[in-house]
Amino acid sequence: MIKHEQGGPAGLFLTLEGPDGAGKTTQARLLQERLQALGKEVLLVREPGGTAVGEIIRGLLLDPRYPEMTVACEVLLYSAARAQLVVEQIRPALARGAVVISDRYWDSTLVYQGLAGREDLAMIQSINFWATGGLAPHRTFLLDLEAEKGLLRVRGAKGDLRPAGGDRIEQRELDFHRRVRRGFLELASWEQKRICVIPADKAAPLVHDCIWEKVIPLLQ
Ligand code: T5A
Repeated sequence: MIKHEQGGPAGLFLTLEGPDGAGKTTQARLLQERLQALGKEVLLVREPGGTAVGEIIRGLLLDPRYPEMTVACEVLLYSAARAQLVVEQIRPALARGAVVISDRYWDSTLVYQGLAGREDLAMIQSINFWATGGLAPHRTFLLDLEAEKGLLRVRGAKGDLRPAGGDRIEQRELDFHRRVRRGFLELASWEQKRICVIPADKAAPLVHDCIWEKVIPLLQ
């Protein structure tokens, strides 16, 4: 088992994870506002992205013109963006004593490319350890939501309310997202101390209250 360094020297490193549409971005912003209201310095970053290099990698990863991209290629690109983010943004902020909130981190690669994408999990762990210098979050909030509901939220936000499922492609997509949800829950069962499962099927302020309750003791 790889030994991770937790959170860096001084600050607090929090990550939000979960299936597409679980509400990570919404919760990251609410948490940022709440912490800032207490006078904390907060760095909010998203993955993939968060740096000039990382945003270019993000564009490549999410570009529908490259359906031939292999899962191994995805692992390397997500990890490359993460390596840049850790050195350029996360470590300096932690060294200043800031709270860092990352909208996704290495658990997403373990789940999307590993447990759901069926790439070699041990290899993904090693690559991520190397890419980040072993920097683990102090706490991870896993927003748990049924795949169908998450996809419907995202499609609703884009003005397309067709339910997930139906034709072959949509069905395959749904199967993948169901594996993602199960994968995150499996990961949480392996790392119960770090990963808190937060039920995300309720109004955003209520989800925030659940997260906040678990953040307070970390601020002492
Ligand atoms: N990926 C990423 C990998 O495969 N491997 C990796 O290593 C990494 C890092 C990123 C994609 O890359 C994959 C995962 C992703 O597929 P993205 O566009 O950044 O792409 O996608 P997500 O991170 O999944 O972001 P989403 O925007 O899809 O979902 P969020 O952030 O979970 O949800 P949010 O907050 O944007 O909300 C979505 C909609 O739901 C509403 C919001 O208002 C919004 O309209 N909403 C709620 N509605 C009802 N109740 C609530 N509680 C709600 N909370 C939010």
